[in-house]
Amino acid sequence: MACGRQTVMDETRRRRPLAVDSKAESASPIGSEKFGCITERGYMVVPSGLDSQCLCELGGLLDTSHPGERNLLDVPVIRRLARSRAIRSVMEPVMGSNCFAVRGVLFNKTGVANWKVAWHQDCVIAVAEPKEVPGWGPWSIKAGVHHVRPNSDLMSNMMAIRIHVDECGTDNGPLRVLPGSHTRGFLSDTQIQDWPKENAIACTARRGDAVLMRPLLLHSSSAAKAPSSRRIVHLEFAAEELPDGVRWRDQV
Ligand SMILES: O=C(O)CCC(=O)C(=O)O
Repeated sequence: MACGRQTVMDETRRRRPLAVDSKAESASPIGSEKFGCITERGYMVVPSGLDSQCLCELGGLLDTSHPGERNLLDVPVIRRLARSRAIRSVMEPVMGSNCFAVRGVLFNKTGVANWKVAWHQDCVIAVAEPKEVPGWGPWSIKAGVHHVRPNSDLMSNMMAIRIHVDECGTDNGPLRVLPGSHTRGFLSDTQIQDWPKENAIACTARRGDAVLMRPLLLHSSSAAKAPSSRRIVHLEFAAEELPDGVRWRDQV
């Protein structure tokens, strides 16, 4: 997962109230047909349910020139976003009403930070402190937070929602995904390299759309051909406690 410096907003902007709850639409965009699609294909582009005012407010908090930030759930407005009716009404039909956000990252591509990402799966979770769990590892520290690769069942049950604060067209380095590649657990480097790429889908999105994605879905993105701000608030959700006394770093 590519990411940049640590500070995207000053403290005043971080604490500014966001109209996200009062303005959210309540109807879920996920019907049973779409749910089936997520199960089979591992991703889906849906309206986030955030209206223009919420998007403007959210956009006002996120620096357009900043390439990224980890630990986004430390930011109060992002925590409120994760709990908002709009986001819950997308996540609950897929993850169940007990689901919670466990990690947040801002991804952006700009003229000065126009990065690309090779095909990969998201294989790690952020935890409060390291503890030995049979079969888990390796451990790492990213932006001061302990991360670990758990068992693949745990990763398979998780779901990310990528909220597009800006429009993202084909020239703006959209996420590319390989439908169905989330169903085989952790893939080796050779399996990733050999996976046929001709059916790759570019997840272009309008401002306010959300891409739902299983973390184990193979994904990549190229550098933007015509870079302009492409801010995405990426939130990962889980619905289970961790074993052997390990605790999620965030549970929002
Ligand atoms: O936003 C992107 O283009 C790539 C994101 C990514 O690599 C990730 O979610 O792991």
